[in-house]
Amino acid sequence: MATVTSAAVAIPSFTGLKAAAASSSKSATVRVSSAAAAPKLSVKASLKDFGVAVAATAASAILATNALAIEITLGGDDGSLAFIPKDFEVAAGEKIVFSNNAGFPHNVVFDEDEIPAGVDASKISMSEEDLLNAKGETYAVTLTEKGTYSFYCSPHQGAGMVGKVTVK
Ligand SMILES: [Cu+2]
Repeated sequence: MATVTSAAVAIPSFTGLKAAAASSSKSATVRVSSAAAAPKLSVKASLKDFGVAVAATAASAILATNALAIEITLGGDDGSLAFIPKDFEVAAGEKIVFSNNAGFPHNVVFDEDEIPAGVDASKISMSEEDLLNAKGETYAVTLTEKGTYSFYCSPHQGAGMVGKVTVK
């Protein structure tokens, strides 16, 4: 795993890979356990190897296709105070990584009045006082409830730094 992290793979994608390995393992586990009484220890070991292989070979592929994570840029290179893109869709359970770029400090706060009923805004938001102060800092959140969520950056809400995500 150490070789993967040192190979210019950003932290969000690395955690995405872990999820990839985990979900692959899950389906593999089902197959193995339904096939026969394979010793549990050897199954675990082979799955671990499989995960490493996935991580080593598929890093760029996963990043390129955004199969398991979507990255939203905070602040445009042109100085715009915006989420880029500001309106997007994800699958339920897909990781959303907000990546600090320019014009910071920024944060990500979900509007409690504009999220699906039953979702606790405080559990998916950064706190109003919590700020991303350096380029490359990230905030990641995973939304599992389908629906439309509005969010904003509290320092720049007045300047129009707002966004919307639809979870399908
Ligand atoms: Cu901002």
